[in-house]
Amino acid sequence: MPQVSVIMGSRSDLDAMKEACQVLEKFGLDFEARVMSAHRTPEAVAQYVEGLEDRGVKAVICGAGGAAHLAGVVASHTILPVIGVPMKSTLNGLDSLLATVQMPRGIPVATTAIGGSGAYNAALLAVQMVSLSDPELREAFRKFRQEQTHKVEKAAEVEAQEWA
Ligand code: RP5
Repeated sequence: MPQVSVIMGSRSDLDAMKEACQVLEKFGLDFEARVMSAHRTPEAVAQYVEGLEDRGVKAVICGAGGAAHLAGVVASHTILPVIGVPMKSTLNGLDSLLATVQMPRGIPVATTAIGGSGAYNAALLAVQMVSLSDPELREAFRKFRQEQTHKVEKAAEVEAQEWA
């Protein structure tokens, strides 16, 4: 049973969105990834998203570019938390960012940075959400953060030695 759903507006989003899938895999979360579009397959989006809560999904990640309505439309069909990832586009992702982040009052979308880094962070946020009711996952996330800090500290040490 998936804990997280990853939806992208086009196959062309996969290069960036696979960063989200890799993070979810690393933390051992069950997830499913789907390509469906707010504009090209609106009915499929509604039908799929309306079934997610009953299937045990806890968070939804949506990547889309251009006039990126996917995350907002998904959020309108569920009360699950939705994380939007703006994809790079002909306008360098600024259009996607504004379309995703500027949700009108009442239907929130938690929006991350543009592209692969945003997809990576979206998955981390999803892990944090799921970990609220999963102490083991919470500890794994805590360890990840400590290791990340340690890596940066180590890199800083190397730089200092190089200046000597
Ligand atoms: C959006 O349009 C997709 O999310 C994608 O980022 C963008 C371009 O899609 P394709 O024309 O490459 O299918 O709906």
